[in-house]
Amino acid sequence: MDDTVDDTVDDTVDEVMAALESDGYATIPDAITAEQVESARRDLADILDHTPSGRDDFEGRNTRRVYALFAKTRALDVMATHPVVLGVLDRVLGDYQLSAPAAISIGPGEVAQPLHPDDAIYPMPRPHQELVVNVMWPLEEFTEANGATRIVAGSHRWTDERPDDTTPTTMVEMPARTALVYLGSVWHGGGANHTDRARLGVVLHYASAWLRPVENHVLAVPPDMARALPTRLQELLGYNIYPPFIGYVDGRHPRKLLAVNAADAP
Ligand SMILES: O=C(O)CCC(=O)C(=O)O
Repeated sequence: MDDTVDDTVDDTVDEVMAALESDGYATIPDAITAEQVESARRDLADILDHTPSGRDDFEGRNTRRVYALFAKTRALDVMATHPVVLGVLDRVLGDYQLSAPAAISIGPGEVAQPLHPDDAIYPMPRPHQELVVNVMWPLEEFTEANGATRIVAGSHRWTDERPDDTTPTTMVEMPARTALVYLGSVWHGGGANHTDRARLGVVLHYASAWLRPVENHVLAVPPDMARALPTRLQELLGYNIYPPFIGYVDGRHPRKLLAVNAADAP
């Protein structure tokens, strides 16, 4: 990258940081190309054809979610490593890793997702240092009608407050090729889809790199070896979930992965 490009990236990172500080979210227009959007849509279309709808109100009963994205397509690599996104993550989180990437296809008739801050999965009293940053990549125009992400602007500063039916939310309407960055502490949720077409976006959720065990046991003791171990030891090695879902693999309890493979084994 030449110096001019570096300067442009730094300027955009500065703008995003200012908006994150004041509102808890920011948009980056024209962050990727139309071809990159199209390539992601193409790959996800095949996968979504075989993806069931959500299992509860949070996943959305008319919404399909694709997990384990980076095992299924290379079309999203460019989004995961986007220089402006990484510049923002460097400043907000310092060291980080992808935590909960998912493609979200909100189907026609879906109701609004309950508002939530994504970092509430970690049992820490607010305020606390930022632990999570999300980037929503709309793969088509997000509108108020089709379920644009709703954000409670400024709620990253809340401590014990909770939104109710009277809380004003901003529907982040934006064209494809935009990136919507929001802090893990900000209250938000997917919108209701009142149209007859699904709304497709990819949300890449990054978390502080220290939110993990010291040894990477699931690589050191991979599934083929773990399958033979006592259940409690499997759990202690990380083949387990911290409620509601920290530790899932491809959206499922890791125990199911061990069990499914065990059934297939000779
Ligand atoms: O689909 C969206 O716009 C947001 C989804 C979301 O916030 C979530 O699933 O945690």
